[in-house]
Amino acid sequence: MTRPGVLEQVEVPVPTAGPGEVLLAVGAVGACHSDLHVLHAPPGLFPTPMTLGHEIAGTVDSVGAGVTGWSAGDRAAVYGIIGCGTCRGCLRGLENQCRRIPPGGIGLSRDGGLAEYVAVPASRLLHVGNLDLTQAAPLTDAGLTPYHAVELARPALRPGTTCVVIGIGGLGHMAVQILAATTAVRIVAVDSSTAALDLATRVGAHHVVPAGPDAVEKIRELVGPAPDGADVVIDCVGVDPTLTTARSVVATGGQLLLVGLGGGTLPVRPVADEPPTIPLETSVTVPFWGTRAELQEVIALARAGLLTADVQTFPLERAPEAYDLLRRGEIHGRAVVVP
Ligand code: FEH
Ligand code: ZN
Ligand code: ZN
Repeated sequence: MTRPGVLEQVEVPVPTAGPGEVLLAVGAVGACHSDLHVLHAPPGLFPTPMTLGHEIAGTVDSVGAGVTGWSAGDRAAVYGIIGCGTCRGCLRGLENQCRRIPPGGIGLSRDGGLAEYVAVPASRLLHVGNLDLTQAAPLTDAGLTPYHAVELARPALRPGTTCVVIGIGGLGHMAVQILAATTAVRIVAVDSSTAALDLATRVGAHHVVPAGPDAVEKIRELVGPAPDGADVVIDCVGVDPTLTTARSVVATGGQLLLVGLGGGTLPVRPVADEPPTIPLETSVTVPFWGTRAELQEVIALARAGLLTADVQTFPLERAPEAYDLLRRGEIHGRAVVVP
């Protein structure tokens, strides 16, 4: 991001690892929708020029002064958030609740991974063993974000309950796998694309429903009529139509997790002269990314063969094309840039 709104490839010096830092040769970096939010954010919110890319895995090239536990050749995933370390969120170990504005992070407040090399604090690294780096990179965001959402909803995800996942894209297809691997819930996947619904079935969804005017009816055939319904709904898109579907199928006492940052509106009118827009006792959560501890668990799932990203790779020079396809909704699974 050479200046607000401008994404272009430029030559920059290879960074050096400062004290407490590690220089990674980037193996893979995911192209995330949020990079588009960062790119088009109000000028001044994020520093420019800045290399984007906050979903990174690579091989240690060299380490800075004071770094222990890492050596050249080690393979690592990067926890992208850099919390301030002193606010109430950070003090509780919840760096995804850091009060710092803008959020501190790799590819957010300092150069990220859309490059051959990136320097990161050693504290951001987690070992990935012999995991393919194009698999390890998506774990750090497309895997971690839905994993954190499932963790927040876990008390409600009891055996035999139903979880609806809306939007089987980069995060949604990982959400389905995480639910299949760590719960005994019935998984219903919703998407407008047949290819995405086929992917959902391949990775563990029990039922698939095409998004559209009769999606609510189709889902209700599975979860029963109001005021019963789905116990948990994870919306990985977050636009008005998907939020409408989500609130129209969630059960009384159910849980809505708004993971997608699509800019949609969720009207909350539980009771009034008008029909309610959301059932009573519904919990609504807006999860953000996840914690380092959770990333460790996501990596363990992947190394156990229980979490595999459906990856479409691009060389660095075609990164702008990957973001254009992402913007047009033409990426199924996760786009990953391999410098
Ligand atoms: C990253 C940076 C800024 C906003 C949102 C995000 C999400 O992609 C993190 O999962
Ligand atoms: Zn992201
Ligand atoms: Zn903080």
